[in-house]
Amino acid sequence: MTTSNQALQQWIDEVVKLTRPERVHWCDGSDSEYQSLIEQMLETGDLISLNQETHPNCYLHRSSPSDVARVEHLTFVCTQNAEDTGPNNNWMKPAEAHTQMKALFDGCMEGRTMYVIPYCMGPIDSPYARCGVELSDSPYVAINMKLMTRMGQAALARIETEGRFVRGLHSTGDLNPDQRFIMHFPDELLIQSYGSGYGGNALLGKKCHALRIASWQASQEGWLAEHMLIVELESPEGEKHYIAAAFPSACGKTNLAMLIPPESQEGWKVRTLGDDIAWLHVDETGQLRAINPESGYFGVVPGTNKKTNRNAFDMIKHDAIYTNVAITDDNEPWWEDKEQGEPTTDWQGRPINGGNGPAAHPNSRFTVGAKQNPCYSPLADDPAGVPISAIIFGGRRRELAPLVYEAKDWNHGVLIGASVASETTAAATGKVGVTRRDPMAMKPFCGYNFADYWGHWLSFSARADKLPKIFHVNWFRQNADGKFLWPGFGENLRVLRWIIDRCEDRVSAQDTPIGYLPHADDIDIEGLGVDAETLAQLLSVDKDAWRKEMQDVAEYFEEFDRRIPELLAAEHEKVVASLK
Ligand code: OXD
Ligand code: MN
Repeated sequence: MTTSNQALQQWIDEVVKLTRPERVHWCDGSDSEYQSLIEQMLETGDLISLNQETHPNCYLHRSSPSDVARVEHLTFVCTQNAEDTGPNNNWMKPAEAHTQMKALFDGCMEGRTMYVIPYCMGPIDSPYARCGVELSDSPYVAINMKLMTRMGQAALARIETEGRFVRGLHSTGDLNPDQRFIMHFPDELLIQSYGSGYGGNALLGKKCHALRIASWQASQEGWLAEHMLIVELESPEGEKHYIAAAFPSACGKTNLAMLIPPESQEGWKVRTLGDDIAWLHVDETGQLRAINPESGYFGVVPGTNKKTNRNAFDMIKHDAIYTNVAITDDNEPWWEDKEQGEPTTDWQGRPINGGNGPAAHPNSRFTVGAKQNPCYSPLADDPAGVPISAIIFGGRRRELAPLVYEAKDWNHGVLIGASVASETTAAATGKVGVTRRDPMAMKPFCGYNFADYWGHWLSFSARADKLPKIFHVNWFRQNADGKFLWPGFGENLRVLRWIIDRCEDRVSAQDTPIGYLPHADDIDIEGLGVDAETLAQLLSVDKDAWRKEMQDVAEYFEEFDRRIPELLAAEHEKVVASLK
């Protein structure tokens, strides 16, 4: 096959010359193509068939044990000036990165098939959507891209009319962790990824395109590419709100996006628009609107059970690809806290042995098409996206951050987002449970200098008439014994209801130095098992601890030196002054 887009054809020819694949397969995105790739992977052992009676069309992929997460230390943004990428990114000069990557790609696809994967991030007919083409030697990438993006013929047709696309070159190489690089060239709209088959490193539409490259494009063009879920909440009276919420990886975005109202919240309906990425644009009426550029979920499996997320639990019982879960003796997938069955074989294919650690890898994943979600909102396919009422930031913090608080205005909200901190999780290699700054949950994903990014966020005050209110939540507060103070999951709806009431000006709030907090009476705790004292603790502001926090934030901002926007520094000053 060929394409009428000359730039695309020329690039493919160059890559073929460099990587020397045995075959080139143009992905058309059809179901029959998906099936034949699955069959081929079952034959080669890249996939293992799971119990087809209980889990029809479910397959397990076991990755190389050293290739199980994103590799932030091996992820680079390559611009002429290091200052443009900022201290929040690893930087390499483009020429140096090109030389290094060319050597790695040289002949790397010999004996392999190269898949040409045209994809569209966002509804195919949306003016907000953007296309890309990934060239990869991994059939695992091809089948995952089919589930995660609008992939194939329709995307290619859009590229051919539009002429514009992001180029992504990927090879698993020999999966040697010492020869693994994820390179971004924003000026060339180019991504090069070598040596990993893991989702966040290899499915280039996701983190590399829809966040790192897109965040940079968005800064040039006046929109935002964010690490946010999008959820629709409908009250018993039929009032609808759309909320976008940013949380670091593996902090419950999928669960919040698929929230199941508990019995006590009768009449509420929750529908999912997206669970990981939101692209936000101001429309012609001055309203901020969001689309989800993805069409599937690449979710964390451990912890998913009937109680925590029944919808996800059911959704992954058919037509799902599992990566690095354990299996039971009747070949069903198994993971920690599944609360069903017993594992006999761990994620590496070894017989279960307690000494080998968890049976499923803590970052084991499922990939499913979004339409399998029982609470899927068809608006996820609306080219115009949905109007956003509230933006929520959150992190995983044992201490300090109250259950919920509201920014005093947009600029203060940008400070709150820029100050987000969270404990690290298994979604990236490195130590787990270490608190680090993760502004807007974008630390691993912002493709340019955070200081400029915050400036871009601040610029929205002047761009839009109806900016959403900004909130911060923390579902993860613990007491001295390490017990969670808030039950989380479906019960988080009680907090979302307060957020909606604030958006509708239906309730007042306590004015504190860090923002507006709920009056205890305005959070419904009936039948929750959270007593008034615990709620008071969840809604308290420890001024000493916050003074220290603001000092830490100031030190963090110093890393960005004079590039920090004055408005942001002024917002910080205001909070410090009111804590005195
Ligand atoms: C993800 C991540 O996979 O954030 O979504 O790591
Ligand atoms: Mn994510």
